Amino acid sequence: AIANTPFHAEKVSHVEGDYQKIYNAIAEAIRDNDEYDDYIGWGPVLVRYAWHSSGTYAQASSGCPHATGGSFGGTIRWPKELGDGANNGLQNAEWFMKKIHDKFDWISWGDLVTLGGVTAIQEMGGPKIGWRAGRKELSADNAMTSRLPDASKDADYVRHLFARMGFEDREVVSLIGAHALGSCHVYAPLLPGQKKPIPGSGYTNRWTASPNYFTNEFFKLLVDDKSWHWKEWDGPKQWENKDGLMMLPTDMALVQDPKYKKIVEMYAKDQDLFFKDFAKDFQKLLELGIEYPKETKTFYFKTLDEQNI
Ligand code: ZEM
Repeated sequence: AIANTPFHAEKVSHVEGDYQKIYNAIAEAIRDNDEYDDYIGWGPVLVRYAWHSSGTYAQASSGCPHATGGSFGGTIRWPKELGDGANNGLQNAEWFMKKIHDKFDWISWGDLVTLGGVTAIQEMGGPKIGWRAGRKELSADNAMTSRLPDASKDADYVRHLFARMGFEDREVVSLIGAHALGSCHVYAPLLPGQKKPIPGSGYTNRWTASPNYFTNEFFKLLVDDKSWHWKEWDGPKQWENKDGLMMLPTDMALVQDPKYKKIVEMYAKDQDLFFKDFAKDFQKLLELGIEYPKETKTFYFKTLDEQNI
């Protein structure tokens, strides 16, 4: 039998309130360190960290009888996986999360990294994301490299790569809508006390004018902005508009491909629909490869605002 959920989550003894405490610790650390990355803050890099921990997933195929990768084992913390070129800059997210783990050492790294992504999306004004606990540590032997997308490619490549994870067009487009957040870095932002910068992706600039607020702006810019042109610089090929915002080649592929474009237009017109789809698709991403015991509860955490914290 094909096993696309090779990882069995454990039955957790902690209750929702215990995880809400960790949510709050992450959310407060984001709020109280708002100067990071030119005042974009820590939210976007935590979303990327959760996505890269999950996006190594590969379904079972003819060559491989069971699925591999994904967030389950928290393997992104192993040097082999964190050192994958695609993860450049995520050393900062790990540094941030280690301090949270020091306070709550009972949570598995896979649960912590994915909870970080959920917290960041919600605190930046995004939708509520359902989240389930029970990931367990896997050894460094399970570290995965060379599975994350290359931004220089086209729509066919993107479709094929996300099919490996079991995502169809509409899910791919909604997930990449996370590029409303954050920015690209030639060098990762310096940490406190750090002197020598470490490399980022090599791309530069933000996608939107509100990089720490979750919106459907990414789609609106793809549809409405008529000023996109190739950026003139010595770095990797990327798009630029009149306001200095950016798009990766794989982002622009979403309006070059007619099937993707229809979905981009739909999300550009309807932010509620985007939020609804993204919440579902991001939870699916964070749970790729995991089978949960039947009784596992899905948690929906309160934002700091909702708790008046
Ligand atoms: Zn990203 N992403 N991504 N992405 N991403 C970057 C940054 C961020 C691709 C990609 O190459 C890059 C998804 C899909 C894809 C975020 C979330 C999600 C950067 C810049 C690159 C180059 C990194 C840097 O220099 O710091 C490609 C090719 C993708 C698919 C085709 C999906 C799916 C995401 C979440 C659901 C986020 C939030 C960032 C911003 C990080 C930051 O530090 O600001």
